[in-house]
Amino acid sequence: MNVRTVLIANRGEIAVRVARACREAGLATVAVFSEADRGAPHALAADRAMPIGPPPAVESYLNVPAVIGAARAAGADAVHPGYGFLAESAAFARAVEAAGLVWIGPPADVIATMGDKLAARAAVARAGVPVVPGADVVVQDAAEAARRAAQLGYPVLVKAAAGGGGKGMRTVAGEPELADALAAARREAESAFGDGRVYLEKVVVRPRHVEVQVLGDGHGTLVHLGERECSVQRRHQKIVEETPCPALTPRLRADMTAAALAAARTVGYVSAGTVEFLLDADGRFYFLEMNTRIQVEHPITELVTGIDIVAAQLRIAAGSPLGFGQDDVRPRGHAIEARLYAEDPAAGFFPSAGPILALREPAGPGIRVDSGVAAGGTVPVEYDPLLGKISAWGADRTNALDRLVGALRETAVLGPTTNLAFLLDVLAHPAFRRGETHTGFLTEHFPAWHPADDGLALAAIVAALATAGGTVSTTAGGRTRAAPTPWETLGAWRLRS
Ligand code: MV4
Repeated sequence: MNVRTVLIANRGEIAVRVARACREAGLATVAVFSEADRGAPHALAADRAMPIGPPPAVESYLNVPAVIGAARAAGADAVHPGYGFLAESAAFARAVEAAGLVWIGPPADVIATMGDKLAARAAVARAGVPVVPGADVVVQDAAEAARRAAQLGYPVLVKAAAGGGGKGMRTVAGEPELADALAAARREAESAFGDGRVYLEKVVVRPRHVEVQVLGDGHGTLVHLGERECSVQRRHQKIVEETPCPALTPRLRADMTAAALAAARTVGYVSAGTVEFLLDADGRFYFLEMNTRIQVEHPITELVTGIDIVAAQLRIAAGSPLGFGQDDVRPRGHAIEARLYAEDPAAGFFPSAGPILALREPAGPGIRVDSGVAAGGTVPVEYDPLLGKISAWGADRTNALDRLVGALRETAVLGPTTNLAFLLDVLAHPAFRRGETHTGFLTEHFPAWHPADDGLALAAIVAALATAGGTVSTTAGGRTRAAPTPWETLGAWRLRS
């Protein structure tokens, strides 16, 4: 299939990332933008940009006819979905192909199989991949659920068959809670996915989240690019990821990557994908789900392998062979990513939308920045408030960590509240420095985080700046702080009365 022009059906940093890969491959690019994203960096990163509707995502980035209409109108011949929005919609993949366009992703049927947890568990279990013990049937009533839960042994998890990302999921400690948890999970799954089917799994206690990156082409080549440790999450949102996983022995890595390849091969996986596992304290791992898209955290894998995963997606979609095999994948060193969000970690991670008055991005040896915002722009309230990702490569974990901390100290955002100081505190935590992460890490170590510096005074200054045209004085200097404020890091941006 001849691909010349790619429509990027996304926004923010991933749309910028995909546009760069296209440009490098000699492909023309078409961005789409909602009314909230006029002039946004992702729209400027493409050769041309098409409006697709009002700010709410359902009317723009999730609007299949609008996105396909833009592709047609711009003469695009392929669609890259990025992550989120329509990336894991089998219906969208089918609509793209029905419009005569190349889908830059896995086959629609594979997306559908992996999107149904019961179907995914059945498929990978048949291929010999360990899955969490569970009752792999749709729960019909509370009495049946009680019988099955008793067989599994409490605690159990009620999970949505259509789920992912923790929606429609409930932990049940014992039978008295079961009926209510079932009803709640069903209700949540029905409203989130239009599919209320739920089933039961045994709870894996304090697991790590470890995932394996795979790449398959349409010619029978399937490779893995190693694993990523993504345990540092809050409300099912990752904030720090690293590779390699500090907890894996060579033996465990060999077993887990083999399992990932078996899972991908059994469904005929093509394109980039990620097989997620839970790893328990005893070194046992279980298939959790497969993400049939490029992932937010793909840069750390690119840093250690030197392989451009998005470029590979483009080649594979065009029908080319991957061009390398497993023996050519030789990871080197260590990489860690921190996600910079416009949100307030001291207020339940509440999103902080609004204008970005000033922005300083880090640079230096081993530093990679994937950002989707610019000074003078705004963070719309309608979308995920990810500003960008800062990743560091180092010869070893300590070197990567030191570089990442240095890069975050160089970073400054004036305008929205960000999680920058929180990220620095996470990276400085002794348990993190020892590599002792698990999915309860933030709940355990940061139950009620507050910035070490005077956040309220800073907020007042930022608010004043936004309304007073930049003539604000501050007496913020003098004290030592655990985390840098923009006044300390912005240098020439410092304001005087
Ligand atoms: C689990 C689990 C423990 N045991 N399943 C959370 C999101 C969804 N993708 C699956 N999730 C979990 N499933 C069993 N049987 C713990 C989690 C979980 C989790 C998983 C990965 C990363 C972060 C997490 C945070 C809380 C719970």
